[in-house]
Amino acid sequence: DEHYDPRAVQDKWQARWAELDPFEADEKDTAHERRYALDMFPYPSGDLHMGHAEAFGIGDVPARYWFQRGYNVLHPIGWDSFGLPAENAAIKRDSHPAEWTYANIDTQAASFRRYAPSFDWTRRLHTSDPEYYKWTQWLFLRFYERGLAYRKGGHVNWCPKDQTVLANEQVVGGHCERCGALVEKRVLTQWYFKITEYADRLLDDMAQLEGKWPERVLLMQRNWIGRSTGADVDFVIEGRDEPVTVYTTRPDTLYGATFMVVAADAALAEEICHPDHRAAFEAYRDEVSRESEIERLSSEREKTGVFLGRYAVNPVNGERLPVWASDYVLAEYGHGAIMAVPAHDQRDLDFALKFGLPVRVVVETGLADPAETGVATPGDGAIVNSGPIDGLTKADGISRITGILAERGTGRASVNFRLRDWLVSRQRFWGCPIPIVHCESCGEVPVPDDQLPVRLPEGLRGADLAPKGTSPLAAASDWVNVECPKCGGPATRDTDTMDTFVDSSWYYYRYCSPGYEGGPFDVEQVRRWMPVDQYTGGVEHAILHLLYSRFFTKVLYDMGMVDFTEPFTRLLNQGQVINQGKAMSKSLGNGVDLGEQIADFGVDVVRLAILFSGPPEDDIDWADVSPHGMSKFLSRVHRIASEVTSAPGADAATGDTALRRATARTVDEATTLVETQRFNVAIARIMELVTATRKAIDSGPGAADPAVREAAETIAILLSLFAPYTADEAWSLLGSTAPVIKAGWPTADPALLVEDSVTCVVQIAGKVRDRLEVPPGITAEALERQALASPKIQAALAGADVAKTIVRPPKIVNIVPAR
Ligand code: ANZ
Ligand code: ZN
Repeated sequence: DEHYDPRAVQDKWQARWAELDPFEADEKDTAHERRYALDMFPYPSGDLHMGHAEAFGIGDVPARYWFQRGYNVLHPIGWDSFGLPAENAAIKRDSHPAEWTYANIDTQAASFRRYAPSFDWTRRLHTSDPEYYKWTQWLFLRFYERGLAYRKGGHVNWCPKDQTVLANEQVVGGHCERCGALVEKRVLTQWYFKITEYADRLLDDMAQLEGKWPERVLLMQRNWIGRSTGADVDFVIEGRDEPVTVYTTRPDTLYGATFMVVAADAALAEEICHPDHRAAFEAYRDEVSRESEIERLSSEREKTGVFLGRYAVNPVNGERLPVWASDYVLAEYGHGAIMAVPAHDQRDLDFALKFGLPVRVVVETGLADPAETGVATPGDGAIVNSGPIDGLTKADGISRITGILAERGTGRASVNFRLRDWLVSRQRFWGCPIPIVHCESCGEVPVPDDQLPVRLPEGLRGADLAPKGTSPLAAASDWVNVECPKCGGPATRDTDTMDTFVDSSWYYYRYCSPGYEGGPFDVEQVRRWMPVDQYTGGVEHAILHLLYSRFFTKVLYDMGMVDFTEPFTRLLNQGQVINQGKAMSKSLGNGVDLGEQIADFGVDVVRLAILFSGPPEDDIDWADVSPHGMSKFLSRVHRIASEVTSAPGADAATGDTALRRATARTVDEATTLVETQRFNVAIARIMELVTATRKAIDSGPGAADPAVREAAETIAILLSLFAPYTADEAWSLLGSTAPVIKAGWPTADPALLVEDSVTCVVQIAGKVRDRLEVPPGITAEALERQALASPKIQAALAGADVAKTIVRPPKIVNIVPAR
């Protein structure tokens, strides 16, 4: 039967694959090359949607390619299954977060089975399973022992809607990354991971990723870590014993400092404030504490501040600088205090002009006086008004003044990072409990390894989980009150749970040995499978998840558990699926439902439409996609396979040479295109081969020619990366009983790749007048003769004399007529 029904084909092969499990990684096999293809694991919020279809469709291509090449491939799947939405659903429905979570996981798993990425289902994991989070806790304790997990009080980001703290990475433009609420600042004691200790390595190791990760992701990470080099300068404060240190990237402008500014919310501001100015200062500070981060950082806003009634002494010239407090200086960066150089720093200039403070130019940039124009001049130039460094450039001035300060002991070169430690505790229920006990006499006591996992308390559900600013776990008194593991005295469990980004920082290690009970992973298995060869996922994780995973990997390296320092060798960020030029949303009514698309067209059409629409990094506008076109193409493939009449194993060498050349070229190009992730172009090449094969059947050597079989088999194999159901059906129509994934990857006979003619362009005075088919090895003389003999050229010259010919064999001849 020639009729192609994509959904029937799909049902048939889905059942076969479930039986065969052709995608299991083989732990014991050491004979074949190994590859690890990883997709960012899903969060179980409802069923799969178009975004999943795109991400997992793209991630499946390299995995299937490696399977097809006969490699031993690890391509696992699991769920990032702790998190707030489950908890919010449980509160709304008066149920337990686990119910919603695991029901959604089942739904997604069934949809994945149908969508059919080449997953190894035997390695499936869920981060909310006690067997998994036991090891998240184990890792927390190892971090704790190394001083990399610690508790401290201080200003933290607080989401008033979710009623929990957030990491800096989870605050986007001043708003909660999850719910969009305006983030507030609170002073709380929280758990942190000391990622700042790894700042240098997180930056420097990026050299390994250059050219393999998208440049924009590397840039975002670099900016987030934000290494800046400059100097610390100590200023004596009149009437105070201790000096105040400021961090500056421009010590060359030290002579241009005209005042000092301390962060209004830093302890330092309160400490140095003169008693006469206290009332004004406190009023101002209270105002600042109500501001959001977004307001504080806005450069458009008018500057605010108060004088603290103190003077700092400039260490290089003894000048007295008034000390102010303001919100534009951040408490948590550098030393929370700055020397203000209004002539050369815009923020300082705005402040100076607002409060009538002096402006002194110390770098001659050739631009107008900042005091007049209100525009600071931050650029390079000759240093002036600066004693011993007059006449120097910026770079020389920086090193000279840093040297002078160091000699006198009033300053030193310094490096600062924008990166802050990672706040990992959350006041929510559905997360991994922090395995620490607080004892009245012993303080913080780690839960011993043999008592892990610390399971979530039972009995809490629905309204018990409602956010109240403290962790819901605190209400489970039976669970909270325990004996101190150290002294046996009364103690209480830590009631916070971990940021779910902790769970996802190591899941790809667990996949290498999912049932392992001797640790988070079997070191031997990880040595064999990792690092990940190809990681596919959304660019929204460009900072958070990827930075944290890189950090975890470096800690594991220091612990001697892994022998590499970067977890993901290659990274691909797929684009988004949009519709009618806009992100899909309920309010716009432009949503596209994956289930409906699959019901209408079948999985292969959806996959192919996604992969053919453009480069994988680009957004896909579903309005521009043609499922009908894809469907037609697949039925052409199906028809070719059903029409081949030569027997399996027929000697292709006896077949039609032109078609054989087309097949060889397609194999050769598709291989390179898949390896360089130009999947859409690879599909276009397959389409061309389908057209050539159709022609060979209809108006060429016919369906019995062995070259036609060779082409049809090649099409089935290449197509298996993009439309696996149709590929397998075509493959079986061609007479095979094994699935196409076992068919190997074709190689192109080099003899068939040699072109027997190339096209030569013949121009007259730069204008193309003719095209000639010539042998690739043609000589300049022969080519010139042939070009001049061409009837079209003769006609175009119309008898004019030839002044000169420029011949570049075999592709170009340019004829210059005499005038
Ligand atoms: C004097 C100066 C003169 C500065 C000049 C800049 C230009 P990055 O590159 O981000 O490290 N600064 C230092 N600590 C600060 C804080 N806690 N809050 C706000 N600003 C702070 O920027 C370093 C520069 O930002 C420092 O160099 C300091 O201003 C300011 F022509 O010092 B500079
Ligand atoms: Zn104790």
